[in-house]
Amino acid sequence: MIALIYFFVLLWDETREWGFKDGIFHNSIWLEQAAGVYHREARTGKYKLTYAEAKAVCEFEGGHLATYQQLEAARKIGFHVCAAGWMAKGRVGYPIVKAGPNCGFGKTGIIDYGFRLNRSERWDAYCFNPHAKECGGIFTDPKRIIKSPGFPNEYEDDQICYWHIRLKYGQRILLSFLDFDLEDDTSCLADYLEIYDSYDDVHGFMGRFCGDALPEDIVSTGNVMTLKFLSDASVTAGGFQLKYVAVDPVSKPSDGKNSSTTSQGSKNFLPGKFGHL
Ligand SMILES: [Ca+2]
Repeated sequence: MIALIYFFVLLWDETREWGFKDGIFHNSIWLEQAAGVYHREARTGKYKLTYAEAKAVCEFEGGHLATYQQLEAARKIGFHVCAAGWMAKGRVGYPIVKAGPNCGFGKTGIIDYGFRLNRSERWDAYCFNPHAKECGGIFTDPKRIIKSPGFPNEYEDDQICYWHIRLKYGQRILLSFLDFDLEDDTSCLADYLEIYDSYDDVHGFMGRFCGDALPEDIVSTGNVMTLKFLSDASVTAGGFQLKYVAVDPVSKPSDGKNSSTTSQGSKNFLPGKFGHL
């Protein structure tokens, strides 16, 4: 009986924190934006940042390392990341909303590794960016327009936005760019739009784009996709506007091009501008 009550409480807690809507399971990565907190790893991969580097990454993006309290505030509204990162003052930890055997030792809360004596240890980073505008979100509609913050006006400095597109199981996502103008630099390190073929901005990297060339269409391999827009501390541009549409698994012959060439189609645009370097 007690186990049953415990199960019910867990279930209630989970649906409250995470939730199903339209048959699609949501986590709450967009809420990190609402709380101003987000997770960053090095471009070279997981657990590659020293304390000084983690601090520099957050400052480059217009913020600073999140405090334990800021991370906990974000966690309380659903911010869940299974990766330890530096916080302010050399503390390391990660926020767990949903208890699981593979992450957080089955606990919820901030999994706290404490203040590290060795600042050369390598972890990820938790940044807090008070300047970022509300942007991004989780979209489950079969089609939608996505715009940079303020579009058609220029975007501002120090912005970071995440859009997660989550369609019905079996559907894929076709992205088409309508307008595109971001600060141009050879490796797109200043301002960029990144596309990921996954739930997060760690896996399934498909391309990083900047400058004013209109990227080609992009098709996901599954029913989820993540877009990340970041602007640094100087020089803005016109921004971007793109649309996505759901591609149904069983398409009419006229739609066959979109639904049957995904993996090959992916290879055509996979490198993005970044990959040409
Ligand atoms: Ca810029």
